[in-house]
Amino acid sequence: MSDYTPKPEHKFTFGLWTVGNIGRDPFGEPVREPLSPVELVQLLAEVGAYGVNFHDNDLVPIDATPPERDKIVANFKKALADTGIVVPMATTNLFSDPTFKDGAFTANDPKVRAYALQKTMNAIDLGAELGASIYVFWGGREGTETDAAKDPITAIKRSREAMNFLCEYVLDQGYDLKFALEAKPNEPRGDIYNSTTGHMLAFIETLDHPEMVGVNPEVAHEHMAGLNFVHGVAQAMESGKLFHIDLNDQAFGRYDQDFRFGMVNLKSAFFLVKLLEDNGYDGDRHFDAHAYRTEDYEGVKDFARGCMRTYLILKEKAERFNADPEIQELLAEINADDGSMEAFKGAYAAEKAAALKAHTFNRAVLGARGMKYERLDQLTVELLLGVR
Ligand code: DIG
Ligand code: MN
Ligand code: MN
Repeated sequence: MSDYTPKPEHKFTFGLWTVGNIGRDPFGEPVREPLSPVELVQLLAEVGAYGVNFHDNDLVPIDATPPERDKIVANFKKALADTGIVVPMATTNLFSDPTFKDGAFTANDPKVRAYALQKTMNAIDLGAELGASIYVFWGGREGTETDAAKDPITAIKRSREAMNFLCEYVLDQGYDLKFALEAKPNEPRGDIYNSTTGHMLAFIETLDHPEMVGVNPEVAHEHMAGLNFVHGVAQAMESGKLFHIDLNDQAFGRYDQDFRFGMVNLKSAFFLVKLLEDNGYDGDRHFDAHAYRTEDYEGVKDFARGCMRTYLILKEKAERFNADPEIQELLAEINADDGSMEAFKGAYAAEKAAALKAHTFNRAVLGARGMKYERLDQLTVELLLGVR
């Protein structure tokens, strides 16, 4: 049994809005009293988190006066100094205020689009002031219920114009800040633009400064779209665009549940942790999740501890998978290469193509081969069940 105590080097982070979630849902009133940002930092320090993230208005209420803002920020900075908790990521709330009911950067009203830019610049300033190096954009209202209201191509152009403007703002201010775009297919809008991580990866390549922009995939959001989250993260990672990640869990075909990490689909969580750890992901392990509405704040701490413990247990399982002689022997057999195809590998060459076109393959032999994936997956399941 290893030590599953979270440590700073694990880079476990939570948003103020996660452990600060007071349990309001579309069908019920809050079940927990709100805690202040300072109290939430103290709670995160108590459970062993490394960092805390926030939307601008999680920390500074939208109608706070400048003196009130300064006092809130000063108290927050003192709580960070007292606890050693850091702020790796910040983001903007462009979805709660009624102003954004038709979106922010994609809203049809140009005053709303301009206000969204102003609010985001101020929020970027706040994030930079508190030390954030990643800035997340989740376009929760950037969507529609009826496509009669907005040309989707116009929406894409408005999104691009806003991102280009804000990248230039960060460069102009000299902030050491990278952007991470977070996708979600729907909720709270009927449909949200740039609905999956894949859409975001394509969108990033159309920007003026694509090198400044990556993605922040969330388990729940890709699951809502019916996708394999591990494959989406692998694509982001392989293209050098995995700048941040929102860990939680989610049953397929449901509303955004934002459950504790590993709470629904342990196997998917295992392969995700294995992917991150095998490939040396050095970003934050951010839990964008919240406790069940049934819980009090002791339950919220159980939730936060559970997220981190499950990650560390699965990290150990991944190490055991990589060291398991039978599993590794099977993988070596499955991936065996007799070298007979060497001449056809790598970059194109006319003679290589000609030789390959002339080569005779025995489809019967190729098709008859048993791949032993049942055995391999059973060994994986038994490792996860703790009998290997
Ligand atoms: C929801 O999944 C979104 C918002 O909570 C926030 O903007 C972002 C940051 O992780 N995730
Ligand atoms: Mn979510
Ligand atoms: Mn998220």
